[in-house]
Amino acid sequence: MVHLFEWKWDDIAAECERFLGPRGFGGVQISPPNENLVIWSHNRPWWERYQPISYRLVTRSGNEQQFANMVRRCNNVGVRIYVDAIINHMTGTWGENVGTGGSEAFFDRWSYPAVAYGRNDFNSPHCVIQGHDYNCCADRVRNCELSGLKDLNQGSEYVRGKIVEYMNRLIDMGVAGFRIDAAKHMWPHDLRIMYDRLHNLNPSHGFPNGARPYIFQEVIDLGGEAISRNEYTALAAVTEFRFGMELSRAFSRGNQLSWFANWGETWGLLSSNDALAFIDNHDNQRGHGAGGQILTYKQSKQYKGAIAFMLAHPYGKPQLMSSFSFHNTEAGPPMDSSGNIISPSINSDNSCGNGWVCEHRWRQIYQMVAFRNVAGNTALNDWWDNGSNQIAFCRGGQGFVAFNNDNWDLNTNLQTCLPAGRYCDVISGEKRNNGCTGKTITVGNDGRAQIILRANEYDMVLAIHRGNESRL
Ligand code: AAO
Repeated sequence: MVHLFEWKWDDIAAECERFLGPRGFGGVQISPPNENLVIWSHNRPWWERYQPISYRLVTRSGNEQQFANMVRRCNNVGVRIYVDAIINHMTGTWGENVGTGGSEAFFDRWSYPAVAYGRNDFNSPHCVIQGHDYNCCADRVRNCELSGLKDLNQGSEYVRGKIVEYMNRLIDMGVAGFRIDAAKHMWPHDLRIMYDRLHNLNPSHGFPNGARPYIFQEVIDLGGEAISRNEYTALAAVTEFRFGMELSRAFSRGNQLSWFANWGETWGLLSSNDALAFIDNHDNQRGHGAGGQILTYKQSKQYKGAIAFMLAHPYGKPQLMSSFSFHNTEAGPPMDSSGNIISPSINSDNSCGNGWVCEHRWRQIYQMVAFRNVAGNTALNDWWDNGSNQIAFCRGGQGFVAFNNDNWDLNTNLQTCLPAGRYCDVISGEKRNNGCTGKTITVGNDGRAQIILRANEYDMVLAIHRGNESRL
């Protein structure tokens, strides 16, 4: 799955057809589709979309008709849509009070007529989460406001009804699941009641009868807080923030890659089935949320290394981040002077322009998506390391990957677990006209090959897999 952060629905539909479907991506996490507060006082920051004003489907990404069209077109090419659901709260307090669809909010009366919500639908007495509450007080984290955002009371049957109605409308339109924003700030028993009332996925969009939505809950748990991610795993999957933190540290040389021989639950990660795995997300790539030393597109060599490891390793359900370029951490997506989002342009080498980074269109990344699909459900085997930052492993007899994050060359004969033949490395190039534009790796009858990754190479990864043999 790739998070197409702040993309417009029409552009996502086109991307599903021209790139994501053909390249084997399973899904897209979209930005919140419901109406949000327009915040010109901060020049339309990206975070205005986390300030709901109603559940009408009208945002800078598009209107309801464009949304429905996107879902249909993506489902037609096997790419599923996952909605970022902002159900913990409504927009907070700003001088401005008009939404992307023209709806209004009246903060002094806690009034959101377009839903409609009023004072009784929010937690009371009014309070705001303080930093130390995370360590001591689960009830305050759940009943007080996150950053001054009006805190809905999901204990109310009326509120649950409005939220479930919104989510079921999306399911009926063909979405496959949800990211539950700020799940930590809601009581697990209230979430369970709402999840249980969700419709089955819509069979007319190609889902099997009885299929349930895939839900992943945003719970930041780096350890030591009053609320644990384990309170949420019985309900649905959970975002595993430790995953990106540890891999970012290691690929920044703060830890040795050889230690990743037992990567997974042994490291204190969630069990693989419960985990949404990722390196960076839209928050921590700009110092919000879990913050920390997270690799992003800005450290491209290390970042591509960490992403390749994520995609090559069987742990978790991997999610890619697809960003717009930014310097100012508040800045919204590329837009014109009226605040309309500017579409990404597509260059001849597959990369994007117009201010969009499109990590998912980097060759080293999208070809590892193909690697993961070929590796399928195979386990990890034939781990090799040099006791430092050179590692390699196989995925069954399907794929082989090697990394060199040391400052000296890797030049070793290694077991690839692949049938004898000549394979195109998917990192340094691609297969074209039966030859390779990058490295060609020759695997012998014993499955071994000479693997060379120089310390000063453009990338630190080499990956080969079945189905990508060169004939020349
Ligand atoms: C904006 C303005 C605010 C204004 C507010 C209301 O920035 O100044 O008061 O509007 O008008 C996003 C932005 C916010 C923005 C908001 C609404 O990030 O800046 O506020 O839209 O426009 C917590 C939550 C987590 C949340 C994260 C940002 O638990 O759910 O904060 N993420 C989601 C979204 C995010 C969005 C919202 C929620 C709201 O992904 O984009 O906000 O819809 C600890 C806790 C975490 C907590 C952080 C907050 O983390 O564990 O749960 O995240 O604190 O700082 C170490 C620790 C780590 C700790 C961290 C930070 O790393 O190990 O645990 O330090 O202390």
